[in-house]
Amino acid sequence: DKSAMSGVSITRLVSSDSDFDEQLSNILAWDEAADHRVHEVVKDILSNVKNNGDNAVVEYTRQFDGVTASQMSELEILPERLSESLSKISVEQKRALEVAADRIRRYHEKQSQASWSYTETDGTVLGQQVVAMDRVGLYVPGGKAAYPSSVLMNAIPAKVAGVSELIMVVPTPNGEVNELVLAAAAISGVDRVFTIGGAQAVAALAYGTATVPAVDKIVGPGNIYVATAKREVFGTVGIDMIAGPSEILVICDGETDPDWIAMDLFSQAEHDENAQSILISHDKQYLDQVQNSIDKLLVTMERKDIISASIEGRAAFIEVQDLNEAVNVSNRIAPEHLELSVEDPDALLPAIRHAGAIFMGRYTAEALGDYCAGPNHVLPTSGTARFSSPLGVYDFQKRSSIIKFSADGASEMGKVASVLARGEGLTAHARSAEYRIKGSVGQ
Ligand code: HSO
Ligand code: ZN
Repeated sequence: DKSAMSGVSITRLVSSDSDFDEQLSNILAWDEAADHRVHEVVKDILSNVKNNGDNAVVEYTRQFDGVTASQMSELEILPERLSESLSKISVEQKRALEVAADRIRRYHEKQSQASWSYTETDGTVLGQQVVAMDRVGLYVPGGKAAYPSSVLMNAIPAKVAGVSELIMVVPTPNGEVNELVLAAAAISGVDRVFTIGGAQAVAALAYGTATVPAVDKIVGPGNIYVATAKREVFGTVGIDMIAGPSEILVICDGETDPDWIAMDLFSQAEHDENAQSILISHDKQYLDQVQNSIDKLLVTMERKDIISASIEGRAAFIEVQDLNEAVNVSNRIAPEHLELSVEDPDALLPAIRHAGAIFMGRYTAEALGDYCAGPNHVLPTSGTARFSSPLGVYDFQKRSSIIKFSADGASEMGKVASVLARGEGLTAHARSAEYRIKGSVGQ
C-alpha cells in the first residue's frame, strides 16, 4: 500500500495484516544484479595484472582514470605529500578529523584482544596467541563516493590492531586528489598511498607488483568492479564483508519531533537510490506526521533526487501494536543501523537480537555514529547482522593456538590419541603419540 498525500509516496505496512510477512519480504528483497560482463572484465584485469604487474596497472590507470605515468612509482603519494594535505584543508576540517579520529581510536582500543594461556593439572600449557596481520590494503573509492570518514573507520582499527604496513589505494580520476581523504589517511597512520583504483588496484594488492607490495587482507568499499575483484581474490588474500546499500530502521514511540525522524531517514537515503529507510511505530497518526515532515523537508534537500528515489523505491512505514512488536519486526529485518527513538531505550535493548549498530534515544542521530561517536560505521548490511559484526580491531588480528605438553600430559593424552588414531586407521599418528607414553617401547 502506498500513501502519498501530496508528495513522495511511501509504502505502508500494518503488522496485523494477514499477508504482512510476505509484504515485509518484498520490501527487503534486494538483488545485486549479477552481471556476467563485469565478471569477465574483472577476470581479464586480474590476470593481466598478475602476469604483467606494474605495466598493466599503469596502463589501466591511464585508460580508466586518465592519469598518465611512465612508471608505477609515479603513482605513489609520498609521506611528505600526505602530511602536506593537513595544511591544505581548513583548520576546522583538520580539527574535526582529529577529534573524530581520537574518539574512534579510543573506542577501538577497547577491542584489542590479549593472548591468553592456562595450565592443565598435568602441567600442560595451552593458549591462544593473538597476532596482527603484517600488511593490509585499504581500498578507498575515488571521486564523489570518497568518504574521508570511511578512511578513519577502516584505517584506525587496523593500526590499533598493530598492522605493520597499511597500504591505501585511491583512484584519482583525471588526477584530482581529494585532500580530505589524504588528510584522513595522514591522521590515521596509513603507511603508503597509491593513486590507483578499480579491479587493477585490487589485483596489485592481492598479487603484488614490483612496486606495490602484496597484502594479506583487503578492506574497504568500492563499486561493482571492485567488489567483484575482491570476491575473486578471496582465498589468495582475506577480504572484509562486501557491503550492500546503507539501511536505517527507526523505532519511534511517537514522541520525537517528526522533523528529526524525517531527517534521520534522509541521512541514509541520501547515500544511494537503493538505500533503505524504515520507520516503525504503534502510532498511526505519528507516521502521518513524519510523512508530512518528509514532504515539507524533501524540497529543501541538496540530494533530493537520490533521497526521493530511495524513499519511493525502498522505504517503508510499518504500523505495529506496541514497542515489543516493533522490536520483533526489527529483529526479523536485522538492520545495519537501528535507532531506538523512544523514552526508555534501555528497556528495549535486551530484546534486540540483530542490528549492526544500535542508536539509543532521541538524541542519538545515526549521523553522529557515521562520523565521530567512536564505534565503526562499517556495519553488516542486508540482514547479515544475523551472523556478522561491525568492522573492528579483531578483523585485523588472527590467532594461533599454543600447545606445550608436559611429559605426564603427553603420556596420558598419548593413550587417548592412540585409540582415536587407530580408530581412524592412521597408524603413524597412533605410533607418534604412543612413543610419548611412559614405559612404551619407544621410550
Ligand atoms: N552511513 C554510512 C557511512 C557514512 N555515512 C559515511 C556518511 N559517511 C554506512 O554506515
Ligand atoms: Zn551515512
